[in-house]
Amino acid sequence: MRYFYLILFTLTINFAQAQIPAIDRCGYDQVLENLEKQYPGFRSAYDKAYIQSINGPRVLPRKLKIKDTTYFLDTIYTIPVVFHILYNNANENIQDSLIFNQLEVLNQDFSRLNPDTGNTRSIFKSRAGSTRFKFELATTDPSGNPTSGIVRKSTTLTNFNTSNDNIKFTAQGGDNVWNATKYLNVWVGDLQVPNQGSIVLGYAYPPYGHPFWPNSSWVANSNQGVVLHYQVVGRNNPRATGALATSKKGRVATHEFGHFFGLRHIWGDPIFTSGCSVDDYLYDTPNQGSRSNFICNFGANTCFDAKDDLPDMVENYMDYSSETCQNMFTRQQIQVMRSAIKDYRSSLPIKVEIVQRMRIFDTFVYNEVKIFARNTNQTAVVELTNEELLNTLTLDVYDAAGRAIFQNMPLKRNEEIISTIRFAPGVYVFQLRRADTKKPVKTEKLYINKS
Ligand SMILES: [Ca+2]
Ligand SMILES: [Ca+2]
Ligand SMILES: [Zn+2]
Repeated sequence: MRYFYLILFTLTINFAQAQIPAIDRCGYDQVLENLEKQYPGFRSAYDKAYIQSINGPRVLPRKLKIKDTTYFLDTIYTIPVVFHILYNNANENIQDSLIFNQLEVLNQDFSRLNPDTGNTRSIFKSRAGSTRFKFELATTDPSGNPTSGIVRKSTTLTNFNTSNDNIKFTAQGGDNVWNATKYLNVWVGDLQVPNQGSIVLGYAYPPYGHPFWPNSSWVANSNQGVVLHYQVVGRNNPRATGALATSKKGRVATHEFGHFFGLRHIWGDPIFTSGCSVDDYLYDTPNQGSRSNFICNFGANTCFDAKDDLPDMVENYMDYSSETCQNMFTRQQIQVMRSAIKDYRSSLPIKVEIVQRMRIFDTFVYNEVKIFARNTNQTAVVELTNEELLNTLTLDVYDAAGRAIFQNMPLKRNEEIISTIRFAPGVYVFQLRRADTKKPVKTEKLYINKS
C-alpha cells in the first residue's frame, strides 16, 4: 500500500507541474488511468485498499441506516468585555490570570462546556443548554486605540457603595463606563452595603425596559454593566476564603451576567408575598419558594406542585446555591438572554456569526419531546424541551381503532396541553410529524382514563 501511495504522490506532483488541464481542476483520475495502463490490475487493488482505509476492515452493514438530517442556521454572538479594576491596596489589584480564567469560566458556563455538566441531575439534563455567547476582552478602546481590555486604577476609597454606584464614576473615585452599548463593562472592587458593613459579591442591572423587571431597576447607560467583589473574581481566587470559600469557581460573574441579559433569580424574589406564588416567569425552572443559602441541598423542594412536582433546581446559576452545585442555565433562560441581545443590546456584539448546524431530526425529536398523560387533570401533554422545535412539529391523535380525533395541530408552545375530558377511556396514539415534510417523527401510545 505504501508503495502505491508513494508513486501516486510523486506522479501527481509531476502531472500537476507538467500540464494544466483545461477543465478538470484535479488530474487525479488521469493519473490512476496511466498507472492502470502501466500496471494492469492496479486500479482495483488501489480502490479496495482505499475503501478499506476510509471504512476500516469491518464489513459494511447490509442496509445503511438513513438518518433524517436537517440543517438550520444559528447565530453565535461574541461580546467584548472590559474590566475596570479599582484598588485601594495591592491585594485589591487582582492579577491578570484571575481575569483570564474568569473569562474562561464565563465562556464555559455560557456554552455548557463547563467541566461539571455531569452533575446536573437527570431530571434536569434535557432542560440545560448553551447560550452560544462568547466573551472576549476588548481589543480596542472607545477612542479606537489598542487595549488589553483591563483598566487598572487606584482609588482613595477603601470600599464602594453599592447604592450610589460610585465605582462607575471617575469623579466619585471609580472609573467611567466605556460606552455600555458597545462593551460589557465589569467593575471590580471592594463592595460593601452602606451602614451595614456586610459585603456584596456582585450586582448587575437588567436591560433598560426589560419586561421581567420593575422600572425601578432600569438604569441609564452610564450605570449598565456588572460589578464584582475583588475576592470572587476568577477561579480559585486565593482571596475567596472563610465565608467566601464556596465562591471559588468564578460563578458570581456567571450569575451577574445572567442578570445583565435579563434573567431573574429562579425563586422569583418574593419579598412581601408568599414564596410559591412568585415566579421567574419561566416554566422550565421549577417553582421555588426561596433562595438556597450558599449550600448544595439536592433535597430542597420549597414548593410542592400538585402535578409533576420537581425539586428546586439548585444546579441553576440563578439560584443562591453553592457554586459547587451550580452548573446550568435552562433553555428558557437561554431564550430570554438571546432575546435580550436582539431586543435591548443589539449593538453589543462585536461579532455575529451565522453558522449552519446539523440536526439528526429523528434522534433530536426523540430525545427532546415528551408525550404523557396527566389523567388526574384530564389532560395530555406534549413537552418540547428545546425551543428550536417550536413551530416545526404537528400533532395527530388517533383512537385505538385508528380514527383520527384530530390532526395537524401545530405545536407552538414548549408545553402544549390537550384536554382529554371528552376522550372515552382507552388507548390513544399521539403522533408527531414534521410540519414541513409531514414525515412522522415520534409516536406514543397513551392510556387515557378519568381517574
Ligand atoms: Ca419558574
Ligand atoms: Ca417543587
Ligand atoms: Zn442575583
